[in-house]
Amino acid sequence: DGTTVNFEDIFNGRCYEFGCLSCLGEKPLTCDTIFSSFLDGVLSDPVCALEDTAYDSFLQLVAPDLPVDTTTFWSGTYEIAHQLSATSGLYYTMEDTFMGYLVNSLNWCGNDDQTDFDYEDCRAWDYDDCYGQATSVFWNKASALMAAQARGSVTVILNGDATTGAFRNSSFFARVEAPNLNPEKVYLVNVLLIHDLDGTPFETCDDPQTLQYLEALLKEMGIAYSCQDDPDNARFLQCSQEPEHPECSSCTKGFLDS
Ligand code: NFD
Repeated sequence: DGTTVNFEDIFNGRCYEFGCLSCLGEKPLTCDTIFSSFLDGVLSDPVCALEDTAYDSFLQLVAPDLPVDTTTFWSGTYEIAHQLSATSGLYYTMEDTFMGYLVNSLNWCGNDDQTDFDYEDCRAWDYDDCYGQATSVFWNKASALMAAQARGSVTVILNGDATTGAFRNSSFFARVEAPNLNPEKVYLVNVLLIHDLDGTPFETCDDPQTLQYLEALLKEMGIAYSCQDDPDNARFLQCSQEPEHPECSSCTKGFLDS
């Protein structure tokens, strides 16, 4: 696949929709300035050879600074993590920040002569010989920034059914986000371990298969660790989509009894 059709229009539309230009500081910023700075990053080096600093100017313009105790990471739980963030106001994910919102779920890369996006064909990020791929470099840097700005307690929403483990060591969360937390600002990482109503649990907080490695990493960093299996706010969301499920009866019963 090539760059998402109408990339610039989508980016600009999202920029206006986010409506956060006034919170970007004193500089008179427009969505055009923000877009140019993003495109400069994409075109700064040959395809597959972007430096990890490629998006620095852009990211400086749109750097996140989330309220204390709200920074939230997810891994293998895209849907429920964003349902939780959309319904609770307690969790801010990457995709709720300006930098993540602008380009989430879009694809992009530069063309060979570094003059514009390539709309025909972008190399996949998991090609061995395309390490400096435009989206990959972006998400690595944005993930590091997201982690570095976190303060207070941090939430991470992980998948307890994933057979590759909830804390998969090739994930962005394990590779980039967890190691970039600042122990001087973050005192706790709380895992919300999600299991599908009809899933087969691979691990639980009490019977971890990979979560012990997260706990050990955090211990080394001097950050506390806690873990909750299927907290009510997540279960209620799952049950709202499948209210007749046997797992959901105690929750419906509660309503009927009262
Ligand atoms: P996942 P995760 N290059 O569910 N984030 O922990 C590129 F370009 O397994 C957000 O890995 O969890 N994409 C977004 C990749 C993207 C690569 C990346 C790669 N080398 C990171 N590897 C986003 N909004 O798109 C995997 N992907 C794709 C941050 C994969 O296809 C968030 O703050 C899947 O669509 C979150 O805390 C997506 O990355 C954590 O990293 C996530 O894979 C989620 O990454």
